[in-house]
Amino acid sequence: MGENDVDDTGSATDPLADEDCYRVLGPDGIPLPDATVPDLSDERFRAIYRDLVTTRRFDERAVSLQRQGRIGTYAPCAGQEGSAVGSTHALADRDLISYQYREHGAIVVRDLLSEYLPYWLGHESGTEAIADGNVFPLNIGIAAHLPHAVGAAWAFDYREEDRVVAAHFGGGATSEGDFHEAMNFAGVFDTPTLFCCHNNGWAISIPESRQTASDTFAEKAGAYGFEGIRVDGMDPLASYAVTKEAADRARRNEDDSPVDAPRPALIEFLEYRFGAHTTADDPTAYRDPDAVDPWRALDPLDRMEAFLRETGRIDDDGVAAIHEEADEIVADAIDFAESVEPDPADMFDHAYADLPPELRRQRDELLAAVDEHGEGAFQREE
Ligand SMILES: Cc1ncc(C[n+]2csc(CCOP(=O)(O)OP(=O)(O)O)c2C)c(N)n1
Repeated sequence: MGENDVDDTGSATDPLADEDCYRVLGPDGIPLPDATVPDLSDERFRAIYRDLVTTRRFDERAVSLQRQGRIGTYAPCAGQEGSAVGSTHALADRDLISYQYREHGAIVVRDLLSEYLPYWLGHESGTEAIADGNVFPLNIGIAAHLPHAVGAAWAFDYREEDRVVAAHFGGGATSEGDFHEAMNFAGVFDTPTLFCCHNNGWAISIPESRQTASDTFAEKAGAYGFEGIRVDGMDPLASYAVTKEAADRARRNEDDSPVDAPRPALIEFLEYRFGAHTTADDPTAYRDPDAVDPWRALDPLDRMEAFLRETGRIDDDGVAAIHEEADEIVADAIDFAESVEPDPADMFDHAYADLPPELRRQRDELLAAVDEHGEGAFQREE
């Protein structure tokens, strides 16, 4: 077993206690003795908590909607909200996010939940709309988005735009060639890219110990000439701090001093997915349910709430108000998504600027058939 593997005994120990990883909050949410708490306004601290709660609420509702047949296969993120929310708060709105499929927290921070949800109902409009909020469409082909993310970062640099790209992926993605090509290019050309590797212990049923013989994912950055950092991804404030520092280093340096040349970075977020890989997966087939318990003790929502309470930034009423707000945000997003009227011709849009002749022929055939038989003939009976 690798040193970060799950503890099969399910003992209630802190699974990251001996890890060489950056932390601000202890498991109980109290800042560690030597930690530097990020210098943020009370409002921003509460916004981080609200986004964590909203992401968890979205996750619960999305799994339930899938079970009711109202959305398609969904990738739950419970346990992993701290890294997605914390890291996105550390970015500027102009910075680009290129995510895999589990970083729903990044979408919540960017306030794009309503626009995003239609994708999970099968409408391409969902991925099109989030581009306006500087989020690349969801990526299913593992690691295939990473060369594109580096290309976008290179373009920002070429155009002298002060923007970085945060590219999210899981540990499994590091076994793909695309990951290595992207890392190499970023290192050689100093593209402003943050490689955000979510080490949740598993790639579906493959444990970390069978994914790599390296001690850590972070150390892979050394082979490409830039820094790899390990951080407790279930600590939203540590995730914030590490991402902020890495983003500042990756940004364009106006005076172009070679000493301070912008550098990419690999951030390994150590965390755990509490639930299934997707709604099509049954984790009890490959992992002991008790192994989740020590990680549940690091729940990012509980730790952030405890931090806010302990530092006098929130009380019972404040917590209740945030939960109410989160419920409303998610309910509104679902209402909006379910009100989207699908147009069958949509499936031909968004991939090509100019439709190739064969696809144009298929589209015309479909539209003619809809014309002849009426839309109802193509709709599923509820
Ligand atoms: C190129 C490619 N190979 C295989 C798959 C099937 N697949 C879907 S998710 C997944 C595991 C990915 O694990 P990881 O990158 O660790 O991310 P996680 O799901 O744990 O967040 C695999 C193998 C795929 N989508 N794309």
